[in-house]
Amino acid sequence: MAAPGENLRINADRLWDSIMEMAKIGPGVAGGNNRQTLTDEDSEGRALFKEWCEEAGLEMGLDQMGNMFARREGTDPDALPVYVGSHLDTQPTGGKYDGVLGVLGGLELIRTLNDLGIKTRHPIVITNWTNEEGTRFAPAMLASGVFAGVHDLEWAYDRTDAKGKRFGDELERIGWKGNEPVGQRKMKAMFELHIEQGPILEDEGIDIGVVTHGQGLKWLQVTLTGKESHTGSTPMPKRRNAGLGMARVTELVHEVAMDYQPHAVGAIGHVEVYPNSRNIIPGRTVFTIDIRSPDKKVLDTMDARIREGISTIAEAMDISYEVEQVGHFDPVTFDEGCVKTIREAAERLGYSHRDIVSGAGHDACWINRVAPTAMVMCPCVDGLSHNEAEEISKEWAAAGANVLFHAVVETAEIVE
Ligand code: HGY
Ligand code: MN
Ligand code: MN
Repeated sequence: MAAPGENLRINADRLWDSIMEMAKIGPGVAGGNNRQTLTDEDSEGRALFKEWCEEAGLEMGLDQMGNMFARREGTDPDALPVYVGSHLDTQPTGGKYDGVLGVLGGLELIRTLNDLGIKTRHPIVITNWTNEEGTRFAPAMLASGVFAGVHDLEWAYDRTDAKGKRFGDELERIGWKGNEPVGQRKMKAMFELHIEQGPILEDEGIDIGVVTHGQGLKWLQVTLTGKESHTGSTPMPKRRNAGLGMARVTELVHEVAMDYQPHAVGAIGHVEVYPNSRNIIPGRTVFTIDIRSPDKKVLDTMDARIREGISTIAEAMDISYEVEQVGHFDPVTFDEGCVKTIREAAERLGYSHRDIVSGAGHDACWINRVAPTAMVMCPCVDGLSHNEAEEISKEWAAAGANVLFHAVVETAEIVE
């Protein structure tokens, strides 16, 4: 396939302006975003994306999980489309770029092709995957997981948020539930642009991350049940303190992850304490353990050690426990051909680049099961993400979008 000329570049200002426009929807309290999946803000962001896609002459498809597919025709309508995309939903205290850069980077490459009147043989489809974050409805990458055949549609519809609202009902309520069956679309390839969400690229002064692998992840939801009682009058030896149990499990998760440095990670981000009263010993705690490693054996060993540790802690404290796995994917190896296309695009465009393993999970990790897939990363300031202070430079955004543009257009084959 002929590679595009190195002077073919996207319009960095237009991309940046679109990102800032999208950031106005579902603003956070500290300059970032709170546009959680299936909220009214998510719906507003979807509507803006749809409007922009229609302005760019794209035809919008919508499947039963609310995944959006904006299609630019190729000269050969039977040729398998090249997909490009990410997600528009954010964390509750999220940044402006996590996910959004990948969706709007896809839109920008289409806008540039339109400006230049460039045709491709294969159609190109921009995708917004529903509920990548998994923060309101676990697990993460829910809709791309249904698309890849990892999760069943009805199981996904039955996922509930902290207020007991069902995913399927909320998708219906916001009016973004399509009729298209999920997962029937065939792809020539899928590319995702994403901020690194870690410090490596910035620390090394490198423009582009060529993502060769994604680390594996497990989310274990733990419920500890002790006994509510008075914090003042219950003698210490008689307490069955589920809050203390959670603290010990938190320490255990950290220690186990530290045993497998430098790559393994572990933390507890979601915590519910009942009844959460200042003068009642917690009778029940519900919390989610997030452990990750690029090495499947290490991930499974951490899982086993943590489960064993929970049982030891609970027995010693006379509290009962339940552990439910609510999220999981094994380490991912992206498609060598797509990875090479990205690496060569960075080279051709004169960007510094390095191979990198993704610390975060992405929709590309699931789509890699059903189509040749790879990712491009750009640096982010202090490697910070899942924080409203998440920041990137316009230059970094443009570099990532240019590499994405070249990789997608080369794969979609320019028609002279
Ligand atoms: O959890 C993750 O890695 C992703 O940000 N959803
Ligand atoms: Mn993301
Ligand atoms: Mn995220």
